[in-house]
Amino acid sequence: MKETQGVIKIIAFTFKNSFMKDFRMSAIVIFVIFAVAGLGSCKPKNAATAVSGDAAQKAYVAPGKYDEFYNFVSGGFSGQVAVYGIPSGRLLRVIPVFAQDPESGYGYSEETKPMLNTSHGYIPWDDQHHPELSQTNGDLDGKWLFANSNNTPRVARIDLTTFRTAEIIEIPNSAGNHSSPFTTDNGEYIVAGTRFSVPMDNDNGDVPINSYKKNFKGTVSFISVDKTSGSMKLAFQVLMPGIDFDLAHTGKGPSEGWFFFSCYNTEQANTLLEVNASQRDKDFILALNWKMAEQLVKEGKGDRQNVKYAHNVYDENTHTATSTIETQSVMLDAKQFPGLAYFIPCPKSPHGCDVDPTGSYIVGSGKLAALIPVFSFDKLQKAIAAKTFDGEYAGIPVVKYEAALYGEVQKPGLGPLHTEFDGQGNAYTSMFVSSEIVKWNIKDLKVLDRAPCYYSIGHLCVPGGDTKHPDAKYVIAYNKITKDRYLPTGPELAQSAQLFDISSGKMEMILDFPTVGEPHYAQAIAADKIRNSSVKFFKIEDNKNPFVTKGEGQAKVVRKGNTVDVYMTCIRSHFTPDNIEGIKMGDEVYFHVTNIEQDWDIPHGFAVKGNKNAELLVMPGETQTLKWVPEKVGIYPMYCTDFCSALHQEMQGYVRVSSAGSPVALSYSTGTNLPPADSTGGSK
Ligand code: RUQ
Ligand code: CUA
Repeated sequence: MKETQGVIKIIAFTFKNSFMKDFRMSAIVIFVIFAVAGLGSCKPKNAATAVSGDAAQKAYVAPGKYDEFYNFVSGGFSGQVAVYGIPSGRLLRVIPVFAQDPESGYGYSEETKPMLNTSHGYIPWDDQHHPELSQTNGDLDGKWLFANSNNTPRVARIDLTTFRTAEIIEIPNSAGNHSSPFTTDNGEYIVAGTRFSVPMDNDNGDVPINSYKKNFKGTVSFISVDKTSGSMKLAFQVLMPGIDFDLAHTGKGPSEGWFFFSCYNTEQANTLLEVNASQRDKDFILALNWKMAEQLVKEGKGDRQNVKYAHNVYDENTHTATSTIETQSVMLDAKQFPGLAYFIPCPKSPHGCDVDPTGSYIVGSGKLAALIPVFSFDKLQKAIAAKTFDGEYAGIPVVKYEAALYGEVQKPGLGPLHTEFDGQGNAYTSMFVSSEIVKWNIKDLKVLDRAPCYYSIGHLCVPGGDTKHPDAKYVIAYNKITKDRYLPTGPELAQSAQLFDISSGKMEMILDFPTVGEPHYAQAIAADKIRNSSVKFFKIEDNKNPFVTKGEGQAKVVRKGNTVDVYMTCIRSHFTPDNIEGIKMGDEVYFHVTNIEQDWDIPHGFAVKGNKNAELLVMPGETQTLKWVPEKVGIYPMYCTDFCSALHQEMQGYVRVSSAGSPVALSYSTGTNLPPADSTGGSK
């Protein structure tokens, strides 16, 4: 009885909090959940909330020692990706992707501003949910990390030699790019499924919202990735009925060439979805034959459309981003090509859609379901061949549930969301409502172990957990609610992850670590696959930035009308030039700062009083540009923001700004006190 009360308390607590999150549920569903909880079937055993000292030893990485894994964790509404060491949980880096970052100047410097350009103009923020490591032959290759943005649909590619965002492509005909950026198992494509259905870009969008069923459509897009350069291109889009695409995973092995997407709102509701999109007993998993789609496009099929989307590329030769508005897309209408797409019924608003390492099983996680359906790719193919259909939905065949079903995990817990795998025949599913990770066996579908999470787990991650060969030493939980786990910090508490050792076959919690932003999906990779290819500095002789200054002797200040370009160098511990006079009111000044150091871990920063962007943080060998428009006559100090040497505090200088008509000539110097004091005098 006490146990049951405990469960109800957790559920009530979770439910209350879930109202603030995106998992709202109807009263009926809650009733069902309470009924299930009443059976006492899901009470996590061994629910001690603190970890013993012995377990903590396993997360201990001694000072001076490296972590075994890099863990790339979504930053949610921070728009960034954070990188932690596992098992220590130490924060190694925050990579700015879809958000301006004052720490690095990303999105503020002239060179990086184009990265955040879109067809809607400059957008300095987004909601980043799912990082995805690149794969070759179904395994992590350590080259790139892809990241989706959820609000203004975009996919980014991060270069793992620099841990910087190298490319961002916008997705046309999409809204809420949630079902993204999952890779095909050999890295040919990254997918992007629309969360919101909307009128297509070239249709008249000025329609009543309640004409949803008639005018709103969904799409799933395929972005090709060049194997060598990583360069992304919108290869094709598939037009789908107006439903919501949630998550996705690639087929592999026997299911290679297929992609699976979870879908909800098959009710096609456009208001109060928490009730109206929970009406049908089953929504769908979309099985899409992307090899066939690729072939169709090669044959010239599909509708060539004129659309508008931004494609932004950061070039490490010039250390500069360019943004191009692209105009071409190819749209294949799924219902016109038999064999391209099938729907598999999946209980109650599926969220996660995960494929096991063998590629034989597809796991759907119905957020509101009290079981986990596991589909068999083999059975799916047989059902398709025998046309064992349950009619069609908007022109797309619906395979009979039982015909594709391998089996169901019974009473796994409440609110299944996401599943990762250990490569030893087991699956780990996160349970949002009952706040636990549940381990189960894929063959016999029996629950093997459960571990409580604090609290309300969303995603989880096993290193390589969605590849052919997971590195199953740990599972990491990313929680939605933190409550009492850390020292209080006002109304907002730290976001939180929890690390479990799974090497013994049992899940053992060994660490809590706070995260930056709200963590959604995360992936982890053995550190050895990345760390040796890390760039240590950029070669100054290879710097092709048009405003580079390769040595102090080349430093200069050049006026062209009202534009003043300052070609400046920095090295421990001074700028050249560090005295500049002759700037006038009405001038636009561009400080092009080149860091001429050729050594690892020696960035210099740059800021000037009154600058309205952020500092520059310039890596060795790199050039970055700060735009500055002074608002008043006077003397403006500038300085290095990054403590670079014993004389870092001396790394400073002055800019003199005179009135618009002033006779003060342009001059600049370091160490020579130019111009001579008597030649200019005061400015009055
Ligand atoms: S989603 S839990 Cu993008 Cu599962 Cu966050
Ligand atoms: Cu350069 Cu501090």
